[in-house]
Amino acid sequence: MRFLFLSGADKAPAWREAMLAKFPDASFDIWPDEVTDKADYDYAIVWRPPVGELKTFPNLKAILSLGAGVDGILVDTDLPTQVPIVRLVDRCLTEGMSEYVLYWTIHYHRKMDVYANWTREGIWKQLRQIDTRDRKVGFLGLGELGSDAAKKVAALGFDVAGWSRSEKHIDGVTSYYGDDGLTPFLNRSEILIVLLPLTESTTGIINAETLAALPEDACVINCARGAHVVDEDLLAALDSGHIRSATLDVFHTEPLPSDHPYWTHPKVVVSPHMASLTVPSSAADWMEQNINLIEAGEAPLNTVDLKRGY
Ligand code: NDP
Ligand code: OXD
Repeated sequence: MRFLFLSGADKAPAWREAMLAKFPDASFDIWPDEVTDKADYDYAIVWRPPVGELKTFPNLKAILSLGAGVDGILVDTDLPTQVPIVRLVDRCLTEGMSEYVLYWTIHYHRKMDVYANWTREGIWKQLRQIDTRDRKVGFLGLGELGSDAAKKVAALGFDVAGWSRSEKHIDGVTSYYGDDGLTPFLNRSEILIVLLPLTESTTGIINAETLAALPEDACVINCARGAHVVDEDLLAALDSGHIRSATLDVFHTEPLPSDHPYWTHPKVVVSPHMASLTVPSSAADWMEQNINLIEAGEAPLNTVDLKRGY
């Protein structure tokens, strides 16, 4: 078995070790330097591969994404047809995302953003504490990541809802779905968490109109993709005071350019696309499970639906 690794070379050693621990007889070649005969490769392990490259490998059995989001693969409109694309679903990735969401949800619920500013100004003042059961938290996206985080936030007593394409039945989480569900969902979301895939229909979903539909003083946590947000609209909503604060992990351009207004905005926290990072030793279990299915002639799990775009 032959693996092709198409991602940042810095990530390659950990992945090589993790994959060869699962498949000791396989070879693991890093693109482009170690690639020999392109017809020899069975599985491509990828993160944002160069457009047009994957189709030059004629015998791939699957494209295994190193990320949960596959927008960086689907930008390639010339992908090899009939080769399944497998999204990453992994315990560590899911738990890491839920930790990030819990951290910032509690931060905004307890108004730590306000207290942090007051620390710098030497202000000693207590704000009214809101009953956790009255705090309305909303998840845009209730998939692998959103549903785990929503359940964990709900377990702390928050009033949690989520919005997805299809209706969900998750204990403690009110389900809104479809186009009609979006505005009522936004109207009640005091802390909004974005965990949608980036597709044609979700690009720019955080815009002047949807931000205006959030309650006054709402906070936004975007841990999905930067292009979900119309930056000028978010900055305007923060400046007007309608939105209290935002934590942003993902951006239109990454790394975030040094002159971007987010870096210095007093109501914005920037994190460097680290809401949840893939841990190769754990994620290799998922790769192994899917490769074993394919080698046994069965369909892999969590393949991308090209029509839906996720
Ligand atoms: P899933 O595919 O499991 O879940 C996607 C969710 O979004 C589903 O609930 C889906 O609805 C919903 N959705 C998709 N399109 C629409 C739409 N048009 N209208 C309403 N709901 C929609 O993805 P994951 O939870 O695994 O990951 C979510 C995203 O998180 C990834 O795509 C990636 O961009 C981002 N991510 C960011 C990381 C970071 O470190 N910042 C790390 C990992 C992922 P339905 O259930 O009905 O299909
Ligand atoms: C992912 C990511 O999609 O890291 O997994 O953003």
